[in-house]
Amino acid sequence: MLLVKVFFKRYLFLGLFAGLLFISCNQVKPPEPLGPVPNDNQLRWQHMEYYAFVHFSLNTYTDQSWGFGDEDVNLFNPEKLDCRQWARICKEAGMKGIIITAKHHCGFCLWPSEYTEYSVKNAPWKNGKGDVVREMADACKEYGLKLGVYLSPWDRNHPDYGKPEYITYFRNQLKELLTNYGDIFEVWFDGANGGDGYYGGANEYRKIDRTTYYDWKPTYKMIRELQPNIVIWNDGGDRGDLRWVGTEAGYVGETNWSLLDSTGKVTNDMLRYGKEDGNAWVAGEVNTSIRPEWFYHVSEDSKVKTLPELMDIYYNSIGRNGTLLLNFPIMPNGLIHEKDEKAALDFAKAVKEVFAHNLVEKATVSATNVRGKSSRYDAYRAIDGDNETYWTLDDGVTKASLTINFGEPTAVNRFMVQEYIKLGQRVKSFSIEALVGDQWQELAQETTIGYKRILCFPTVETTKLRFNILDSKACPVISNIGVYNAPQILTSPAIVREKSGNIQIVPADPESIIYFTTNDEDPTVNSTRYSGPIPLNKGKVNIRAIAYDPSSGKSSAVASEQFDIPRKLWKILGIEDEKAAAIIDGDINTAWKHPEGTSIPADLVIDLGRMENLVGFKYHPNQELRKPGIISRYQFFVSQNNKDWKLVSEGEFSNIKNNPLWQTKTFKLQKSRYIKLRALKNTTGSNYIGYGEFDVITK
Ligand code: FUL
Repeated sequence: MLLVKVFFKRYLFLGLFAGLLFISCNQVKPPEPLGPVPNDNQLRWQHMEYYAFVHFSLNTYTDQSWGFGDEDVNLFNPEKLDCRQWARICKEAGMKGIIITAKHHCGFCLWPSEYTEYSVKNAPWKNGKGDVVREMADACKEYGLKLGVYLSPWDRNHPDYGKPEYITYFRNQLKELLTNYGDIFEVWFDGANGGDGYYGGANEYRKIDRTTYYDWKPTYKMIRELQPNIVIWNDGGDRGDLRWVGTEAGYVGETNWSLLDSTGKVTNDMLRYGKEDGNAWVAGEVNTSIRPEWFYHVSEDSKVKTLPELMDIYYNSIGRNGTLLLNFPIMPNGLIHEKDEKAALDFAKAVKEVFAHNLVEKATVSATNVRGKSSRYDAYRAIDGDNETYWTLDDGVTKASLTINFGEPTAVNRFMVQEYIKLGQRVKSFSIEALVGDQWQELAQETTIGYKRILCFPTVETTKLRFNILDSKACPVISNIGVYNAPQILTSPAIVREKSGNIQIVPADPESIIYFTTNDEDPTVNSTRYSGPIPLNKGKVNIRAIAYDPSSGKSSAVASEQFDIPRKLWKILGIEDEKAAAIIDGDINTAWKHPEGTSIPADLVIDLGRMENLVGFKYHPNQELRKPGIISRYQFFVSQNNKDWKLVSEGEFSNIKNNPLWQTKTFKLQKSRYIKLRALKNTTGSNYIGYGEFDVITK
C-alpha cells in the first residue's frame, strides 16, 4: 500500500510537471505571418520542387523552334509514340509532374479540339483518332505524376489571331483542356506573343498589346472554377501565381524573394531577384531544356546537358528558392531520346548521392536565442526532420546564431536551409562559418533563403558549423537545416577552335588531365593525351574529350564539338575595326557590334578566301541577355565574286531573345567564296546589331 502511495505521488508530481511544461510551451505563441504568404496551391506547387516539360508538335518534324502556322498536319505521324515512356523516365528521375505543350505557337493541337481543324484529328497518326493529351494524362495517372498544360496564347495558324474573336477560341480550348483531362496542377501561358504568322493564309505581321488583348481576368476566373487547385504561370499578361525568372538558361538570382507587386510593370531584375517589399506571393520557376533547344533537333544529340551542368542547374534553381521545370524534347518517333533519359537518370542518382547522409543527424545544436525559451521553438526543431516544426526567435530579434556540433572533425561541402514559408519569407542575409582547429572561418555570406537554399563550398574538415542570421524582416523561422559531404563530380573540358584552325581543349580544373579523340569514338585514359593546341587546320573535325583526375581515378562526361572548315583564310570585308575579329575568334563570349549610328539593314560580309561548298550558316548572338544587338530576322546571301549576290535563306531566329544560342540555317548546296548575313531586325527594335560568333556549314 505504501509502495502504491509513493508511486502515485511520484507519478502525480511528474505528470503535473510535464503538464506545466506542456502548458508553458504552448503559451508561447508562434510568430504572426509576415507580409504576403503563399496560398495552399502555391505551397503544394513549391513542394513539388522538380517536374518536367515535354515539347512536341509539328516543329518536331520540321526542325524548327517555332512553327509558322502553315506546317502540314500530315507530318504528324509518330510511329512509336509512348507517353508511358515519358512518364516512366520522369518518375524514375524523381520528378513530380509533367507539363505538355498541348498547343505551341504554330497552333497545332495535340488533342482533337472541337474548335479547329489544325489538330491530331486530321493527322495520319492513329488515323486521326489519337489524342496525345489523353495519353499523357493516363500515363501520368499510372505513374503517380501530376499533369500540367502549356497552351500558347499566340497562335500563328488561327485566322482570327489579333481580333477579339480569337479570345473566345482561346478560352474554349482552355476549357476543353481543363475539363476533359482530370486534375491539372499548372497551366502555362507563354510570353511570346504576336508577330509574323500564317494566320489562316493572311501571311502577315500581327501586333497585339499583351497587357490588354487577352483580357485575362475572366479567363483566370474560369480557370480557377474549373481547376481550384491549379497554379497559373503567365509571362504575357496579368500576374499569375508564379513567375518566370527572366532566362531559359537554368538559374534564378542568388537573391530570390518570392514576392512581386500584384500590379505594375515587372522588370527583368524583378523576374530574376523577386521584390523584397512586393505585395504578392509570386515565387520563381526555373525553366530550361535538357538540350540547348526546346524542340528536338537531331543536330543536338551530342548537346545533351552534362551531369555537372545539370547539377549547377539544380543548385541554381531548387537551391535558390526556385522550382525546376526541365524539358525533354520528344523525337519525331514519339519517344524521349536514350541520351536524354540517361542524363536525367544520372542526374537523379547524383542528387540522391549528395543528400544521402545528412550530417546533422549525428550532431547536436544550440542557438543564441529561442522564442520564449520554449522547447517548441528550440534549435533542435530545425534538424528534427519534420518540416512542420521550426526554430524561431523572440519577436523583434532579427539576428541569431545556431551552432551545429559534430563532436569530431567532419568533412562538409554543402549546406541546406529552409524557412517555414507559411509564415512568410523573412531572412535578408546570413552567413555560415566552420570551426577549423580553433579558428572560425567564414565559408559563405549570402542574402535570401526562402523555401530552400543550398550553398556549395569547397570541402572543409570541421568540428562545428555556425549558421548566423545577420538580418531578417522579422524574427526568422527556420524549419530545416542539412549539412552534407557531396562526392566530387568532374566537369567536362571546353573545346574551342581558334581562327588559325588550331583546337584548344580547356579543363575546368587545371589539375585534371585531358584525353581526346578525333575519330568519333568516346575517349578513355588510353586515348591521346592533350598537351597543347592541336594543329588541325585542314578540314572538318569532330573532337571528343574527357577530363581525368588521377588522384580519384574519376573521369568527366564526354565533351564533344564538331567544327567545320577552319577560318584561317577568312577576311571580314568593309569593317575597319580590328575588334570585329571577335566574330570569328572561336569564342562566343567575345562579341562585336556595329558602331552606334549604323542603321538596319546591317551587313556582315566575309571573304572565305576560296570557293567552298556551302550548305548553311550559324550565328551565335552576343551573350548579354536582353542587351540590344541580337538579330531576330535575317537574310543570307552568297556570291562568287563579291558583286552578284544570291539570296539563299531568309527568316527568323525564333526564340533567340530568351534562348540566345547558336542559330543554324541550312540551304541547298552553293559553291561560293563570299557570304553576306543581312540583319533586318533585332530583338529590341533598335538599330544595334551584334555578333558573338559566326560560322558556315559546308558539305
Ligand atoms: C518560350 C517559347 O517561345 C519556346 O518555344 C518554349 O516553348 C519555351 C518554354 O518558352 O518562350
